Order: sequence, then C-alpha cells, then structure tokens
Amino acid sequence: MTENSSEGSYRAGFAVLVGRPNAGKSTLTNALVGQKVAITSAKPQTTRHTIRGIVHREDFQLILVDTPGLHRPRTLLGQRLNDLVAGTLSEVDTIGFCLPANEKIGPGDRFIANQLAALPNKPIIALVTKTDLVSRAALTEHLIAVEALGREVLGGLGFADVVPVSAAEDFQVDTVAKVLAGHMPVSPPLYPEGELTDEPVAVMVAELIREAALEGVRDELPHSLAVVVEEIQEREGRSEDNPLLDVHVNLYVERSSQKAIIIGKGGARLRDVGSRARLGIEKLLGTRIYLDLHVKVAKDWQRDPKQLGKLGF
Ligand SMILES: Nc1nc2c(ncn2[C@@H]2O[C@H](COP(=O)(O)OP(=O)(O)OP(=O)(O)O)[C@@H](O)[C@H]2O)c(=O)[nH]1
Ligand SMILES: [Mg+2]
Repeated sequence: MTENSSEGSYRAGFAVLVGRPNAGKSTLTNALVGQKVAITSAKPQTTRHTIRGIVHREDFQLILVDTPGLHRPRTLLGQRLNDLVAGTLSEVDTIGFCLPANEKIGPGDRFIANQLAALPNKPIIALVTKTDLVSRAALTEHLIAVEALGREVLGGLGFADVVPVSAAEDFQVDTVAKVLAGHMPVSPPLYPEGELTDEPVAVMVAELIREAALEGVRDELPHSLAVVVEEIQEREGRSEDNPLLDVHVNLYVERSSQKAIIIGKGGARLRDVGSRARLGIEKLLGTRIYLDLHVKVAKDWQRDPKQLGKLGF
C-alpha cells in the first residue's frame, strides 16, 4: 500500500469500457494498462469475453473491464456476448462509453446509450476515441454531437464527462485514467502491486493466436474462428537454462472451406500465423515455445448451444 492509502485518499474500483464493435476499447485498455492484455484487430467483434486490465498509479488503482462490442446480435454467440456486457454494467463503479471520432454517431451508439440510461446513478464518461484520425474542426463538431447525445438520452447534464483520446498517439490516455479514477470509491488496492490482468495464461495464448489468425482473413471468417489451447507442456530432456514449452492448440472454424483458407496452400498460411503468434507468446511466457496448431471444423458453432459451451461461451 502507498502512503496515500493510509491517509484515506487512495481510490480503487472498477470501470467498464463499452461501445460498438471496433470502437477502440481494447486498444485503449492496453494503452491504459501499459501492456498488451487484450488482442485488437481492424475486424469488428474481436473481443469475445470480458478482460480485466489493472492500472496502477500512486494514488489509485483502476480495474478496467474491456468488453465485447455491443451490437444487434445475429447469432447465439452475439446474444451471449451482449448479455455478458449487460451483466458487467451493473457491477462497476463507472462506465467509459467509447465513441470513435472518425465515425458518425449512429443507431448502434444510440442503442448502447439507451441501455446505459437505464442504469440508475452510474456515472457515464464519454470517451471519444481515435482522435488522431480526424481534423481539429471535425473533432470539435463530433464532441458537440456527443454532448448532445448525452443530454438527449441520459437527460439532465448528460455524460459526467466527455474526454477525447487517442490510444495510438498517447493523447490524453492518462487523463482518461484520472477521470475514471475520480469515480472510484476510497479503498485500499484490490489487486497486488504489479499485477496487470487476471487473464489465465492459456486464454492469453489462445487470444494471441486468434489475433495472428485474424490478420488477412475476410468476410465471415473472423467470426467463425475460435481458438482453444489444449495443453502447455514442458519439453522433457531440456537443460534448465534452455527450456522449451510445447503448446498444443486447436483452431476451430465453421466449415471445411474455411479450414482450407486458414491452412493455406501447402500449410503456408497456418505456418505464418504460427510464427507471428509465437513471438508474442514467447514474450508473454518468457521462454521459447514449440507451437503445435491444428485446424478443426465445429459446424456452425456460433449458433449451437452445445458447441458454444465447449468453446467456453
Ligand atoms: N488511428 C487509431 N486507430 C485506433 C485507435 N484505437 C484503436 N484503433 C484501431 O481500431 C481498430 C479496432 O480497435 P480495437 O481496440 O480492437 O477495438 P474494440 O473496440 O476493442 O473492438 P471489439 O473488440 O471488436 O469490440 C484496430 O484496427 C485499432 O488499431 C486510435 O487511437 N487511433
Ligand atoms: Mg476489443
């Protein structure tokens, strides 16, 4: 604990980041934490579970909950993800509503704003993300529209705060942390010093592989892809100063045509995914690994309750 905590001014609590798919929630989470805890991609609906990232500062500890983007669900998976986010909203101290500066406020944002409006006494901070992508004039216009949305949907003064931020250019990231922390209760730290996430290692490994596999695939394939780490095992017979971990992983797709795409000609694409993911995983685990990737078909798993259960949803 820091000195401040004993004086009773140390704050700690939970803030959830919500917003449309692709709004920049996970990128902002990583920027706030200062390390990659959530995977990101240009494809919407990348995040599929809530991810806690912990921000440590001298006078506060902010536990961020990154969530799957909220959207009109088209599959059972989509419905489950929306329910997951709705369940999280009531459990946090404050909400960061991410609205990308480079996209007009649309029905998707209104749909979310209306859900937030139904929560009693919850401070809602509008976070206008990706400000590096727009001109100063466009940003000003966007901020005015966001303010108006807040007053219209939330009533009264609208959003508790509106903060423009760019995770890509580290513009106002620290301000976001401070504004969110301002809504935390006075409390001792909730996580040990230095802990940045409570994600299990196997989940982080699976996510890094999914992130690598998402790159360069199109259309429905990103949504059809699920990754499960079956086993992480220390290779026997290695010297202590040169250990190797065998990581066995299954990649699931929904159709055999997708399996062919993921594997690529002569396995080239899958090898590529493996070598890209390996770098991140070795950094995470701090040791060399051997990645054993298998691609399997789980027919229409996004719509099948039994398969969803098996894949952890
Ligand atoms: N230029 C720019 N791009 C950004 C910024 N933040 C995020 N992005 C990009 O926006 C895309 C989506 O980012 P994510 O962080 O994955 O978005 P998300 O809201 O977590 O998306 P879902 O998990 O699908 O809901 C990625 O290509 C990011 O690189 C930013 O501050 N500036
Ligand atoms: Mg995300």
